[in-house]
This record gives sequence, structure tokens and C-alpha cells, in this order.
Amino acid sequence: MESKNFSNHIELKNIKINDNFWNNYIELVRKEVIPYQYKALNDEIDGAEKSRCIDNFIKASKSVKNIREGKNVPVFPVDKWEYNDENSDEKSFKGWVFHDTDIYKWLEAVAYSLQNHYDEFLFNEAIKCIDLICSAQLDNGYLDTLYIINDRNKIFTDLRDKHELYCFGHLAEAAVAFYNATGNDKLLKATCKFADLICDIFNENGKRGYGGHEIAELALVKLYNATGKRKYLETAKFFINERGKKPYYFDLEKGYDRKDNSNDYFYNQAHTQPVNQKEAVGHAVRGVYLYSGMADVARAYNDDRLFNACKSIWDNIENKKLYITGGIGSTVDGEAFTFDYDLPNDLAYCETCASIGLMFFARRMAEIEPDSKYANVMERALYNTVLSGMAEDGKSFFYVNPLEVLPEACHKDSRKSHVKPVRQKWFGCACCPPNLARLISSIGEYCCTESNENIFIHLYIGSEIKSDKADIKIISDYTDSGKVAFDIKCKKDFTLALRISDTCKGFDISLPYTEKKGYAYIKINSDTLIDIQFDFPIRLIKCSNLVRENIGKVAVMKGPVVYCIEEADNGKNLQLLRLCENPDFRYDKPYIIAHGKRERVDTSLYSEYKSPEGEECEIKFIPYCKWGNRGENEMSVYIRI
Ligand code: FUB
Ligand code: ZN
Repeated sequence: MESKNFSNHIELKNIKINDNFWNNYIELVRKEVIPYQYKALNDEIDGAEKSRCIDNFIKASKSVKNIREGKNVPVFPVDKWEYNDENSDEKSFKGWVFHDTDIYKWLEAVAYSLQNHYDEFLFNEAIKCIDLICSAQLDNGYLDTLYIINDRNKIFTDLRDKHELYCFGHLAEAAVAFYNATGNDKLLKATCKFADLICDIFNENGKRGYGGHEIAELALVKLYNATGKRKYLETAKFFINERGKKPYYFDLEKGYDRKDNSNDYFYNQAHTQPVNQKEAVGHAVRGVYLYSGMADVARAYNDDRLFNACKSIWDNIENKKLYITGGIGSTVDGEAFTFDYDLPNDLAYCETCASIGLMFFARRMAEIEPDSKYANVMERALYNTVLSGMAEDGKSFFYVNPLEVLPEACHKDSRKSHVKPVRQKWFGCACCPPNLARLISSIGEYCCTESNENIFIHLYIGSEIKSDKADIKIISDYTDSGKVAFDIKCKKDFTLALRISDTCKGFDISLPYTEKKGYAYIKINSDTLIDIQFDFPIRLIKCSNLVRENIGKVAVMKGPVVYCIEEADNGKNLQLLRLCENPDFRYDKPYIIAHGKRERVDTSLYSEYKSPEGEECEIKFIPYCKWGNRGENEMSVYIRI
């Protein structure tokens, strides 16, 4: 690797967010989302799909007690992804195979939130959950309620589909976060016991398998960083090395005999070894979790080949598979990446979790290689698809984040039934809401990183940062006026590296700097004040003409914020609107108003061509992340010009 001088994110305890825009979201997560999700986990929300998560832990805890007491514990089938009342026994596991992760992600969010704002009541509720989780752990360390309740003999026999290593990964992330935030190590100890079991089972002399849904890789690296136990790092590397080797482990465990040496398991990114992968394929969330783990392992082992695979996958996403909103995953079929430049607006998947995972990948890449392209994408995902995942009141969520919605199509066309025209209270498959909660409450970890001699500012969020190099106060009006001020109390010489956003037209920094790979470097050797003015005019952005849907259309952006049009502001049939080439934009926060034309409705299905007639009108744009807060209505990011 070019430089071994990697950077690390600043720990949450050393960064206090103080930013009008972000305080609002962080408080929303603390006051609304976390308590609301706790109710959801306990199945206490009327009209929402049942979670069954806590219920499964209670059942597993009883199984563990009965096993210890030598009592007969019933066996139920482990043969599906989803177990509901119709297809399973009342006493058996309920919900999706990965439902344990809901409480782990909730706990992780609680941990970050406690670090931002200590709350005795929340801490005590979290401890109750941790006690419950630990009581559901088998004596050998194994912990997954599906198998503990339903069938202990089938443990780790269906790695491709059953998510045990995925659940472990979220457990480990929660445990590390909770320990870091509170010093309470009960969950961490339980997790290490499970991790030890995993390391004993999966190795060169044991099972040579790996999870069908990745995340254990990055989680084991986190666990290694928290505990210093090297075998966790080695097992992360082992999972990445084994993945995609032929004969495929997934074939072996299912007893398939693949005679033709064909490639398979693109969906799980297991078609070939990660080190040989060059583009993003398959299930998007799995992909970005794997790529994050690859970046971690490449960094820890200084592995150039693996890092080059990460870079090539990154470039493929950034330049060919990324929606303007920072969404990824172009199809519901496998919730997956498709092919280069295939970015349909109305059929998009763009799962909230996928953009969150993209931020994980981006930060890791930025830590290894200081190039602004990573944080540019991180910012794009954050301000658009990630934030759009949650309603303004924090009480409902999008799983899928399309760029164009016609509610009637969502209701009547089954190809679009994955697109919900309004946010949902909760989901049977509820991966996204708790993922959002953990991301927003740990946003400080994405703002800046530091290496031996540099502090990198990736996101311009108002904050107070403490490091051994300096205490830095950032006052930010970034998304609005583009102004950011730094007040630096210097403790020792260092270089401040400020990301130059790819969405600014120009910028002005009050001190001399040198520019490299999208960062402006400023030497700091005494207390210093710096002002940056980013020029964020309202801009029309076009897509490559290889994206067929968007020919003749543009999107409107101001800084990193993508805008859209909604029926609530512009009436029905948004497809009839056209922007003037000189739209004379007016910014009236949060709206952008522009001049355009509305074509007259033409009900005759076919007629002789003549240039369309239309009348002048005002077109009102709203930030994409705010769409869908006024009931069910049409929405579009792209508009004809
Ligand atoms: O499989 C677990 C989670 O459920 C995935 O990450 C999401 O995409 C959803 O499929
Ligand atoms: Zn999700």
C-alpha cells in the first residue's frame, strides 16, 4: 500500500456534535426513534408488523435453562427464512432468521446515544436487554435464537442462508459500542465467548465456511481492535480468503456436486475470492459489508492485492452503479446491483441499509487512502438516501428509496410493490430503522479521522473535537450558506486536511493551503482561525447518456443535497413538468423554486406529432430526504429540461 500512515476515526467520546442540522436528527433518534424501536422490538406498536425479537430471546433463554436442567427441549424445523404464525408452532422461533439483529442494532444505537447524552433510564433498559441476551446464550458460547429455540443439532449447517454469522456480527458491533460507551463489559464478554467458539469452528483445520450474509468480517476486526485478541483478526481474514474458493463451500454444505465448474453465488459475492473481485455484484447490503471487511483486513495485513480489489470495486460503484442520491442496488430481485449504468428511477431498490453500508466502506477507504472521492460519496449517501430513510417525526421509515414514485403503480404493478409511497411504521424485515438509528447517533465517527500528522475533516458538521494535536471547534452552516469556521487550539504541530466537496463550484479558504487528491492541507503550529466559504449554487446535474431513463432530464442539487419534485407542491402528473434552460432559481429554505412549463394533458393515446403545448409555471423542489412527509403522493428526482 502506498502509505502505512493510515488514519483512524476520532472516537465518539472525543467529538461532540453541535450543529443545528444534525442536533435535530440526533435528538430525534434519542427521543423518538430509540424509544419507538424499543416498543417495536417488544411488539407494542398497534398496526405495525410484529417484530418478535425480544420474544425470541425469552424463548431461547427458557430453552437454555431447560437444557442446563437436562429437560427435554422440543425440536422445530429450521427450513425457512421467515417463520410466521401460519407456518410454525407457537412455541418455536418467530420472524425472519436474522431477527436477533434488531435488538443488537438497537443496543448499538443506544450505546452511541448514551455517549452523546447519558440517560439513566435508557442505560437500565439496555442492561435488561443485555441480561436477557446473555441468558439466551448456550454454555459453549453459541448465541442465535433461531437455532437455540428450534434445533441445536443444525447449528452452522446452512451458512449460505441462515444468517448465524450475520447475527454474530451485529452482536459484536453492539458489544464493542456498548463497552466503549459505558465501560460495562457483560455483553462484550458474552460476545467474545461466541467469537472464541467461531474461531474454534472456522479455521483451516475445521469448517472452511463463511457467512452467506457478510458482516462478521468487519465485526471481528472491531472485536480485535477492542480486545487485542489476534485470532479475531485472523478469522476475519480467514472468512475473506475462503469466500468464493472452489469447490464452493455453499455447494458442499448443501451436498451439491457441481460438475461443470460454473460460477455461482454472485448474490453472496462468493462467486470468486474477494481478492479477485473487480466490480460490485449481488445483494447490495451484503456487498458493502463485505467490502468494508475487506478494507479492514487489507489495512491490518497491509495487503495490496486485497486493497486493489477494494479500489476497483469502489470505482465500479462510484462511476457506474451509484444513484445521484447515494443509493445503490438497482433491482428488487435479490435487492441487488445489476449492471453498469443501469439506474432505473422507479424500480430502484436503494435500500437504506445499503447506503449506510456504503458509508462504512467509504470511511474505511478514506482512512487508508486520503482521496476525497470516498468522503464525497459518503456525504452524498448521508444527506440523501440515508436521511430519506426516516420521517421528519422519526416514527416511520423507508426501506426502499426510489427516485420516482407514482403511488398507483406501487399499488397496482407488482414489479413496483417493493416501493412504498409512504414511510412505514415498522417492517417485518426491519433491518433499516435500527441501522439508521445507529448511524445517526454515531455520525461523529464519520466526520473526521486522524493519522500521525494529519487531522482530516471529511464532513463539515458543527462539532468540538478533542485530539492530542488540538482542540478544534467547528461552526458550520455548510448545507445552507456553505460557510464553515474553525477555531483551533493547537497542542502540537500538525496538518489539517479539509475535504473539498465535489459538489461545490468553488471555495475560498482564509489561509494558504496545498491541494492533494481533493483535500486542502494547512500546516497548523499555533492557535488558528480558519474560515471556508464553499460556493454551493443551485445546479442542474445531468446523468451519463448511458443511463437510458434520464436522457433529456436533469436533477437539481445545492451542495450535497439532491432535490426532488412532489405532487403536494406541483400537482399530479409530474412527468408533464419541464424546467426552462434558464430556470431562474430562487432558494426559499427548504424549497427551491424555478421557472418551468407544464405540458397540457393529451389523452389521445396516439396522434400526429406536433411540438407540445404548455403553459408557464413555477416548479417547487424539496430536498429529497424530506419527500413523503405529506402523505402519499407522486415524486420525481429527475425532471425534463
Ligand atoms: O438479510 C438481512 C437483511 O434483510 C439484509 O441486509 C437486508 O437487505 C434484508 O434483506
Ligand atoms: Zn435494511
